[in-house]
Amino acid sequence: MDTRLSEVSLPAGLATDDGITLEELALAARNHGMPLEALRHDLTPPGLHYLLTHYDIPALDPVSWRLSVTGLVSTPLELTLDDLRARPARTVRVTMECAGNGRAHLRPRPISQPWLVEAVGTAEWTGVPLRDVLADAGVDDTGVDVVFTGADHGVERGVEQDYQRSLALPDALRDEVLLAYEMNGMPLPPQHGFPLRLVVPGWYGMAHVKWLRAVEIVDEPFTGFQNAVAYRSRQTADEPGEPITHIAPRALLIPPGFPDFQSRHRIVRPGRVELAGRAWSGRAPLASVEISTDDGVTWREATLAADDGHRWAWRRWSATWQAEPGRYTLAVRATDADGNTQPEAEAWNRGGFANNAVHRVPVTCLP
Ligand SMILES: Nc1nc2c(c(=O)[nH]1)N[C@H]1C(S)=C(S)[C@@H](COP(=O)(O)O)O[C@H]1N2
Ligand SMILES: [Mo]
Repeated sequence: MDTRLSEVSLPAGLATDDGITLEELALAARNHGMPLEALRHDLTPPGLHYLLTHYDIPALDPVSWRLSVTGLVSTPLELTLDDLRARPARTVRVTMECAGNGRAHLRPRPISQPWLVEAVGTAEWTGVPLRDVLADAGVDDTGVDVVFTGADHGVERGVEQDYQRSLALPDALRDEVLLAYEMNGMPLPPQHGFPLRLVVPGWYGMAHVKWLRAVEIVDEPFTGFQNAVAYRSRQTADEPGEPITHIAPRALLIPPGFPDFQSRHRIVRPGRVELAGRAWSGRAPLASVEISTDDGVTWREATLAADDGHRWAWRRWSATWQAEPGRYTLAVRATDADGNTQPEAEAWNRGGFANNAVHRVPVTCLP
């Protein structure tokens, strides 16, 4: 084994001064990210898909479970899993990302699940278009919001609640919004919402309500905790803030070469290195991906894989790099067709949401 490692100095092992709390560690151990090498797969193997659960994972009995559709409808519905499975199905490939992805890079660090950049995954979700079920129920003209309730229950900043999120009716009635009972062709795993979850392609993760048990049409904007308090971008505690909705563009790099165990610093050998990764945006179709090997001083265009029609899923990008001995910081950024791109510096907000600053990967090229 010719490593030449003895000739370079790598970063020392683990830093001890970052002040992360045991509570944050407990959150991070339950709610795992996707190992970035899994960016190689078009579809994330379910065990590698990121996971985020505010409370406990409920154990639901698929036989007694029901989905209720109530509120401002002409025919309230009470659907079994078999009722849903008997309807025409649709499959949509969706890249899902937690709105808190990137949070741990912010200073001061907002205290919550401390994601770096790995809170993402892509799956094929199969289920019934929500609009078909709502058409059967007959939504009244006075309907404004659709409230989705999960079977999980907990307390958040002193407020006891079921996990609930709403969508405005026009957002809920889009073709691609699904009541999904399969992930990658298999029944949903317990941690991803068994037996049924909402899938809202293009939106950050919090909208995709897991363990769905109730859909209710209401005649005014829903003011539940997850809509009115939690997922809003704020600079100060007393402002109402802007709601968090669609996924901002992001490109990630499959970490090249091989890692140091503790620091995860990357090591490559000199010569041609194939760089590749994935990029996505929930706001508009992707337009370009750029790569830098000098920490964002100069950029060049990467090759974006052909558009395969999966509007709501990430796309592969690639570039080659002639690596010479030395220390580098690789960086990658995506831009979408509306001109949304990734900032060089983190944009801070209290909740640590939607931080899509460029992905940077320090690399040592051996002599
Ligand atoms: N019922 C329920 N749905 C939920 C959540 C939850 O805690 N309870 N977490 C949300 C958040 S914040 C995210 S990012 C996604 C994560 O989905 P995943 O765990 O399947 O990746 O689920 C969303 N749906
Ligand atoms: Mo999330």
